[in-house]
Amino acid sequence: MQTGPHYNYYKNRDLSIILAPFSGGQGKLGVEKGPKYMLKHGLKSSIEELGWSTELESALDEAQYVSKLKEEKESSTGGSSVVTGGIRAKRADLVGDATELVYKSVSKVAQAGRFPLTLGGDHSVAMGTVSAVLDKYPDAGVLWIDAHADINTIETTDSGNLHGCPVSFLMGLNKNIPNCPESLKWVPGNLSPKKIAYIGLRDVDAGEKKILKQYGITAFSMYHVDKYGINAVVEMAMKAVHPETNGEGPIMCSYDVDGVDPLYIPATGTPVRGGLTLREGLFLVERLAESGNLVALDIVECNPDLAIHDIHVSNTISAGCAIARCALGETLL
Ligand SMILES: [Mn+2]
Repeated sequence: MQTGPHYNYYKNRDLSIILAPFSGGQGKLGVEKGPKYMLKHGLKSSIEELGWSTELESALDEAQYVSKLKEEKESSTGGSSVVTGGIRAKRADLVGDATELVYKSVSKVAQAGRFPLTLGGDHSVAMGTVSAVLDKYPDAGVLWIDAHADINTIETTDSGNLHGCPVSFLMGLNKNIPNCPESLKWVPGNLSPKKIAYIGLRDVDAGEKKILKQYGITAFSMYHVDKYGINAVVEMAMKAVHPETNGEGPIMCSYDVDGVDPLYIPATGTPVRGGLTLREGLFLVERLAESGNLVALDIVECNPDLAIHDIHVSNTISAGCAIARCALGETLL
């Protein structure tokens, strides 16, 4: 039987919303507007209503970033080349700079004992968030909620979009690849393959499948969600990252909203049908909140510009905000 939430890792209920309006990890403009839209939807006050004292922390300035992106696009020698010395890493300089800024912001927040809630931006920002959380909680496990594994290396990626590569950087898999961009060398790369578990996968590249197998990484695809049910999957994921303590220990959740089916969250850059239902997507974080083990959360890849009509925007943004509230203790009863 459940004993109810004990919130051992966030009992102080001090939180910072870290704004990471960044789109350089992929090619579609608009995802940098995610944080602004979620704030406009009332995210801060709804978190405060749950009993959290909440501050805003700006990891990078949206306007400054967008103008940098334009400059970089216009410059023929910019860092946007697809292939450099046999590797693919688009906008590596931008991604390196932005993710390091995110790292610094999340570090400041986490080291001060506050709960970091980071709003993306594309999923490349997780290079910063996860690295910072591991500094504070070296034994933290990461639950990566996503349709994609985001574990391509700069050798295996077809697109060169770095939002498909953050996990390979977090694990240090690019370190020995010649011509790895200098700008990304700040990533410590100390995430153990034993300390991550995926939930929601359904679009995994052949090269990624190999990496998952090679390192024995725990991954629950939609097949497993259908087979076992979402509660069993969350519990198995928690136990996988904390095997010695039967699932007890600090857990960070990096939540790509494309883990949820595009029927519910349509305005995202790489939607894949056959995903989590909205309830499964919310239950997942309700369950983490109930465990009391959650120490940090990212919500990434909300792109209001990709909505075909206004209902897509409100569905996407309200679901993104609901994920945050459920992770922070909102319950149905
Ligand atoms: Mn992702």
